[in-house]
Amino acid sequence: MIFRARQFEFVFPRPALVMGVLNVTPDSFSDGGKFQDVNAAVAQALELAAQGAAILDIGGESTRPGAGPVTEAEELRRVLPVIEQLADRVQVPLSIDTTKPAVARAALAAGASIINDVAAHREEGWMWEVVAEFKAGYVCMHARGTPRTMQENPVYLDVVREVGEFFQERLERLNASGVSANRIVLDIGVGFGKTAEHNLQLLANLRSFTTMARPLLIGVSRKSFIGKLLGADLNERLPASLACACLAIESGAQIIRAHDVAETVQAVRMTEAVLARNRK
Ligand code: 7PM
Repeated sequence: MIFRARQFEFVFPRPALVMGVLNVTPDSFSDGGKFQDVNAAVAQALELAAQGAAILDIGGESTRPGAGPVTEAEELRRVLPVIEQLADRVQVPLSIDTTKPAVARAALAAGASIINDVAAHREEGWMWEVVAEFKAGYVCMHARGTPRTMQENPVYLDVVREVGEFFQERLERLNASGVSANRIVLDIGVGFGKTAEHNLQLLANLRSFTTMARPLLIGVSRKSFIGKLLGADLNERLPASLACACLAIESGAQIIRAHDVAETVQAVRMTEAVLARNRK
């Protein structure tokens, strides 16, 4: 299975990719405000790459529950300087975490290679035309509602089945928009319009999505469902985040989105080493 993103190509099976998170926003979920300064953000990105991040995910708009929208101009002001400086300083692909096609286009022109699109209910095809035009990688993530509304009582008949149906429908639309399948990564969207129970059901049944023959990306790092389940504060969620990452690898996920890159790389590599000796 191949994942292509502009000049980058990843052939699976291979060691899982850890996607390091760089939020350049004042109110981001777990590290808001620390990296608003461009130099600080670039330094953090270089550190994440040094820790083993195979992709750097740069986000200029917080998508934590309840977050308000950010204007296109403000989002561009935050992310472009960081992408421009990083593009020729790191050898790993840069991902732009955005829902705005204009931000995605500018980020790709500045050197990003992957669009991490957290807006699942996209009607117009412009974002996908940008992806096709730049031959960018595209993370197709399931979500219900918007960051402002998504956690207000999300209800599913069968969350696993419905997310699977979403992926099928999106793969068809992406194909119709000229985005070739080998540029697409699928993501269940942990925390995006799901209760803690929904998140657990999706994580427990991740293997059912591997039939779509596309790399699966999982983002559980420090998320609030861990806090809800275990009473863990924001900076006490690393063990549970790592547990979910290792289980996701065992279930067939290929990309793990994480804030704590060094710890996640170590946990994922150990998981892979053990699984490689499985005799089934
Ligand atoms: C709720 C709390 C929602 C925290 C989102 C967050 C993902 C992402 C984020 C993910 C992909 C945060 C995250 N999560 N992109 N962006 N998958 N593809 O860490 O799970 O703030 S934002």
